[in-house]
Amino acid sequence: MTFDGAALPRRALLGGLISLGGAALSGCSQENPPTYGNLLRMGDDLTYQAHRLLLPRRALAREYDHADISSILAIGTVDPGNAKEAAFDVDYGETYARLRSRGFADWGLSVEGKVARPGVYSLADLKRLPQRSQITKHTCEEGWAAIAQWTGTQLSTVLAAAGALPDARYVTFHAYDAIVDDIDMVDALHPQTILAYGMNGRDLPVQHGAPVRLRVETQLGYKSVKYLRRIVVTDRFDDNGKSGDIQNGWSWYAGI
Ligand SMILES: Nc1nc2c(c(=O)[nH]1)N[C@H]1C(S)=C(S)[C@@H](COP(=O)(O)O)O[C@H]1N2
Ligand SMILES: [Mo]
Repeated sequence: MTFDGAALPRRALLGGLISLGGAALSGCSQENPPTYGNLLRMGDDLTYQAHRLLLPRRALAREYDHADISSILAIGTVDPGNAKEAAFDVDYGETYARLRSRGFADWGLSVEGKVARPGVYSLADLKRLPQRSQITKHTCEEGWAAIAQWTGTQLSTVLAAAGALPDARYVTFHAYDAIVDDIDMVDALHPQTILAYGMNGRDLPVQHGAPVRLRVETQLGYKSVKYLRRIVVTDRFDDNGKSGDIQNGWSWYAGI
C-alpha cells in the first residue's frame, strides 16, 4: 500500500497508531503546546503531543456527502450587532451593524503582523482567490455535532498572498464580538483550514458568522471563530487575556 498521509482520515490514523502512543510519547517531548507548564491546562499537553507526533500534518478530517448535511445550531454569539449578546463590544458591535446594513459591501479583513505585505481583503478579494468547499462535521464542546458544507478560501492561500514570514508561529483571529483565538502554523496551513464565506451553498448567514468565519476542521467548534475582523500573524504565543480560551476555562488546543 502506498502511504499517502493526506488521504487518510485523522481518526483512522489516531486509532491505528494508538498502541504506539505510550512508547512514542515517553521518548519525545520536544513538541509541547504553548500552554505547557500551566497546571490548569495540562489536558492540552497529551493531545497536542499525540497529534503533532503521530498524525501526518496534512491528515484530513472526514468529509461527507451532500445527503449527510444536517441542520446546525448557532452557538455563542448569533448577532454581534446586538447589545444583549454576552460578548458584545460597543465599538465593534456598532461597526458590525453598519457593515451588515450595507450587505458587508465595505467589510474588510485586515491581515497584519509577521507578514511582508499587510493589507485589507474585501469579500470580493477573498472570493477571487481559489475556492474550496468541504462538507464536514462541526463538533461543539457542549456535546452536539452537525454536518454542513463550508465554502471559502484556504487560510494558507491568504497567508501566502500576505507573505507570512519564516518566523511566523501562530495566527490570531479577532472577531466582531469580543472573541479572540489563535492556532499554530500546523493548523493554519492545514488544507481544510479555510476562511469560509459560504454555508450549504449560500452566503454565510449572520448567526453562523457572516460575512466570513474561520473553519478549523482539526479542532473543536469553538476554535472556528465567527465574524472575523482581523488576523494577526505572530511569532510568540499570547493567551489573549479575558477574550482568550484560557481565562474562559477552555483548552487552548482542542484537537479532534
Ligand atoms: N466570534 C465567535 N466565534 C465563535 C463563537 C462565538 O460565540 N463568537 N462560538 C464558537 C462555538 S462554541 C461554536 S460551537 C461555533 C458555533 O458555530 P455555529 O454558530 O455556526 O454553529 O462557533 C464558535 N465560534
Ligand atoms: Mo461550541
